[in-house]
Amino acid sequence: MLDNKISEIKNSFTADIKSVSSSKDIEDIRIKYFSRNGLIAQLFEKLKDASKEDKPELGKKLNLLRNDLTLQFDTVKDKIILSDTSKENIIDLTLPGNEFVIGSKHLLTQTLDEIKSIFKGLGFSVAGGPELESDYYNFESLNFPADHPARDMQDTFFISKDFLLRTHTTPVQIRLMEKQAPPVRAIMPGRVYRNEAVSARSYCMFHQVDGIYVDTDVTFAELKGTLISFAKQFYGANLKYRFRPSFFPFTEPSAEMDITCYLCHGKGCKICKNTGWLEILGCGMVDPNVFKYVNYDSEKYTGYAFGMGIERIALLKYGLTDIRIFFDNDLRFLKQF
Ligand code: 2NM
Repeated sequence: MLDNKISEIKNSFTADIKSVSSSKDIEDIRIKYFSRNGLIAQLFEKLKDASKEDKPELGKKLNLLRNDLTLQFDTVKDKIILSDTSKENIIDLTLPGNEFVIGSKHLLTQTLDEIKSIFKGLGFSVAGGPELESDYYNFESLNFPADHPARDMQDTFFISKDFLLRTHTTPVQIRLMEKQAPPVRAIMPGRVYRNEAVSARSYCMFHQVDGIYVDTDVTFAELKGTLISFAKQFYGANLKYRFRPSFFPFTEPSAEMDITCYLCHGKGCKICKNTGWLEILGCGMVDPNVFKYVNYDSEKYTGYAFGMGIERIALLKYGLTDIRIFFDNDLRFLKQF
C-alpha cells in the first residue's frame, strides 16, 4: 500500500521537476512535497498505522525517498535561481555595498591630538602623571601656601587631608623637573577635577594641557612667540590676539591670552560678553619659588609655563556653547566630527 504511494509520489515529482521553469515553480514544488503538510510529510504520517514488523523497512524506504527527492530538488533549485532573471530575483553586482559604520575619535581626542602635534612641532615632548595627587604636588610645590587665598580659586575634591583629585595638570611639571635637569621642554595633557556646580561653562571633570620650558635665558618674548605660533596653527593664520596681565601663584609675571571672538569678530556679542575677546589660556614666567622646590638654580635658569583647558579650546574652535556636549555621548553630536 505505502509502496505504491512511494512510487506514485516519485513519478509525479519526476514529472513536476522536469517542467520547472521559474522560481515560482520551484516554490510550488517545495510546498507540494517538502512543506509541513506536503506529500512527503503525509507519507511519514501514515507510518504510524503500519504494523510493527513493517515499520523499520517502510521507514527506511521513506527516508530514502525524501533524501532522493531533496537532492534532485536542490540541484534544480540552484540552477533555476542562477538563471532566473526576473526582476525580484536579479542580483545587481554593480550596486554599492552596505556602508560599514566605523567609529571616529571623540572631538576632545581629536583636539588633543592636534594640540600635541603642534607643540611637538615646536620642540616639546609629552609627559603624563597621576590624577590622584598629593596636596604637596597640587598646591604646596606650586607656591600655594596652606593659607594662601589662591587655594580658594579652585574647589578641590579632597580624598583625605593630604590627597586629592588634581585640579590642574601643573603638578606633572614638578614631577618632571624633579627627575630631569634643564633644559626641560614638555607639555602635560590630562584629566583634572573641580568640585564646581555643573553648568554650560564648567564641568566637574575636564582636560587640560600644561606646558613648560626651562633653560638658561628663556624670555617672556619666547613665551609669546611660542603661544602665538600655537594659536595661529590651531585657529588660523589671520588670527588676532592680545596678552593681558593676570595672576597665578606659580608664575611671575603672569598673563592671559585672548583671541578675537569667533562669532562677532571683535564687534562684541553675547559669547564674548561684549568685549570682542575670548580668553584661551593662562601663562607666565615660572616663579623662582617653584624652582626652589625642584632644586633648580633660579639665578641660572628661567622658564615660561602655560596652561589651557582643552574643552574650552575646542568649544571656541567649533563655535559650541555648552561644555556638557562633550560628555553626553549623544551620537548626533559625535557623528559630526
Ligand atoms: C597655567 C597658567 C600659567 C604653569 C606653571 C607651571 C610651573 F610648573 F612651571 F610652575 N606649569 N604650568 C601655568 C602657568 C599654568 O594654567 C592656566
